[in-house]
Amino acid sequence: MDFDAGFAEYRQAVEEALSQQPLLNPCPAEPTTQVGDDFGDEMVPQPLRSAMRYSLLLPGKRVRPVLLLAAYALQREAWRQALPFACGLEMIHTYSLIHDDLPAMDNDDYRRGQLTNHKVFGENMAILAGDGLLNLAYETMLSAPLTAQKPEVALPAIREIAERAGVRGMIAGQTLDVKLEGTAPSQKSVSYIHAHKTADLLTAPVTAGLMLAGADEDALRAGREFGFSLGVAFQIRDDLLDLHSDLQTLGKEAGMDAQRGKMTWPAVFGEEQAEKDARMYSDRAQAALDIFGEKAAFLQEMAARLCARSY
Ligand code: GRG
Repeated sequence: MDFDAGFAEYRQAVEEALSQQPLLNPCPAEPTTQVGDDFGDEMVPQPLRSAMRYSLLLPGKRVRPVLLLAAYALQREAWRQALPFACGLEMIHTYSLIHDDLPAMDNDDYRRGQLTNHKVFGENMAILAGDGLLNLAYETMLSAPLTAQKPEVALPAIREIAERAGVRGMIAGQTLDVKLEGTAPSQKSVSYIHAHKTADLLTAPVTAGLMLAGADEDALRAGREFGFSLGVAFQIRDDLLDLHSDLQTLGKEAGMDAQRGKMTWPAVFGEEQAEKDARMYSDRAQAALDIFGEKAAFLQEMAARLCARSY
């Protein structure tokens, strides 16, 4: 199977699973903030359900869930067993986007080509939708059939995701990203921000996917190196796209990093060096998977495309 067909198959499986998530259904076609009188104790209140579902089902690239499924498939064929974990990661990622877009953070109006969550549902619901998705992510992973069947592999995988999404991982990176706005460019700071804000949440799917499939320490080491290098290259490309792309292509407003005085790779190293470094980290990511032989071709191609992407 070629790369595009493989990616489409993983992505479609993720989107179907997300859209069928029982707690977010049924939902009116149009976003609404009305609280109906039809809610029972077991139902998620309609405004919350609508706000969570809105951002989750907007057309994201689904990079993280596809990484998890493809990493699992490096070791085992039955990748659909890992779908609840792939969905959990996409829920965590979506919560982080909703919160990142809030007025108190980056104050963005557009995300994934549509109005941001707080622009549609209000700030209070956007905060709750993010909180809801974060908790639903863990509920989904802990309730997965694979967790009941093989807790000895599933619980460490869930813990890996919690750590990398958490206060020493993505949230730590986001803290420095916010706190260092407007400060002098620094190699140490930008490396820390990219490693945690972005690379941790791109490493988690790879290492968790491998763990779920019962991978050994050599495979996990390769997965960590792949995820870290891919994550840094991915964020450098994101920084470069912010300099030169536009709302229509990116689905979010461009040029905002400079306006906010963000610590970006081009701001620290210059654009030419940033281009070189994106390629260098992408090559390093691909090389890390050589130990898997031909099976690694899909993830290697995915890294190459993500690091050279135009959106
Ligand atoms: C609020 C705790 C908290 C964290 C926010 C995700 C994030 C951390 C900030 C968003 C801004 C940003 C540049 C993050 C770096 C990672 C990144 C490039 C996210 C966008 O991911 P894509 O391109 O988005 O995979 P889609 O929409 O395709 O899923």
